[in-house]
Amino acid sequence: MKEKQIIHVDMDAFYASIEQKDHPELKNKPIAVGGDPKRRGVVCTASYEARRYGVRAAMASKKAQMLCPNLIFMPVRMERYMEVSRKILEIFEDYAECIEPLSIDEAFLDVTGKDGIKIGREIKERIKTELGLTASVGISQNKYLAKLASDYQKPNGFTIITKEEAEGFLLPLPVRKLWGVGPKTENELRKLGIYYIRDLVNYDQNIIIDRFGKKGFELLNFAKGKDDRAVENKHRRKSIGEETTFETDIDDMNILIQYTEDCSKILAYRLREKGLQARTVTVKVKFEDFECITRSTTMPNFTDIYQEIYLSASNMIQNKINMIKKVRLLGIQVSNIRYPDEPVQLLMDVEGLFKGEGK
Ligand code: TTP
Ligand code: CA
Repeated sequence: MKEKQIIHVDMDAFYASIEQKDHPELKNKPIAVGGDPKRRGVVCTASYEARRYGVRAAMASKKAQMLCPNLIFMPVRMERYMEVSRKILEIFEDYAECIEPLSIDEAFLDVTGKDGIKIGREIKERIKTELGLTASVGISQNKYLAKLASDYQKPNGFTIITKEEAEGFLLPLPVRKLWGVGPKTENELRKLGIYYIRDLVNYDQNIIIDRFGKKGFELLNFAKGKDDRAVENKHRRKSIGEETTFETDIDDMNILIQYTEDCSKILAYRLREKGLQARTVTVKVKFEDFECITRSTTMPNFTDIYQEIYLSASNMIQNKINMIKKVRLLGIQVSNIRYPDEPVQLLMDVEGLFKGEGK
């Protein structure tokens, strides 16, 4: 079987970093996002500057303020964080077809068959330049190791765990780093004298399976760096697009129309490949002087047929955009996408996001 390439991206101090980005005066300051200490609020997350004082997520704001008297509290702006989350997913879309968001600020990407390291670096760089935020990126051959890797050098980390390195990486780690081990399981393992992954690997496996059942089996696999869970493609993209910056600016309508036709074919193929259909076609034109124009048409029906996409797009180029200047970039995008199982939009279940044990 071909070796998988999995990337795990986890944003650093997500809500707090967004607040620092949006309010530059908060940069490098200890801040907490959450409820006011006067109103018995709770900390959702804290900037790394605040963590140095021991401020943590889920801590009473009052306690946080005691630990760090200069702590600045910012209210939660969920809408804003969701907006950033969507933008991050749009970056991921440029690199992976198979994306599994785990929460508002982390996701797995299956990039098997591609250059995972290059992709990981590009994603990290784009999150920095386009959104002004830092992410920690982990790359390995399965989900568990990729997540472990992203956590390893947090914040702003970039860690690759190769097949050869996996064992050396795992053995010295405390058992709480195993997927699914929260305080309760950690305690039970301790009773058996198991503190580190090394202890678990060396323990009598039958006893572990007797005691923990199916979970014990899973723990032993994780402890050996084995994890065959697939990245579940849960992300529903809202658009698919193709665009090109031409080598030389173009003023020949035939070339633009030809490019439009080629793009329409590619987009129809990409829709059909995933069993999707779209209703809206958008054309983006950037002229030689960098002026940028977009036009959209919503068709009467959902389609995955290239001629229909092409007809809409070429109609907009010929009749709805004044082509008096040379064209530097042309892009065609389809949106308003219908999924085969008639999607309910993937709403972020904010409460459900943090229930995973052993993070
Ligand atoms: P995390 O990824 O757990 O934490 P983080 O991004 O703030 O910090 P880091 O990953 O660098 O350790 O959670 C993502 C966001 O989810 C976090 O910014 C705020 C929110 N959150 C809560 O609202 N309550 C919580 O108890 C936790 C853990 C997170
Ligand atoms: Ca995070």
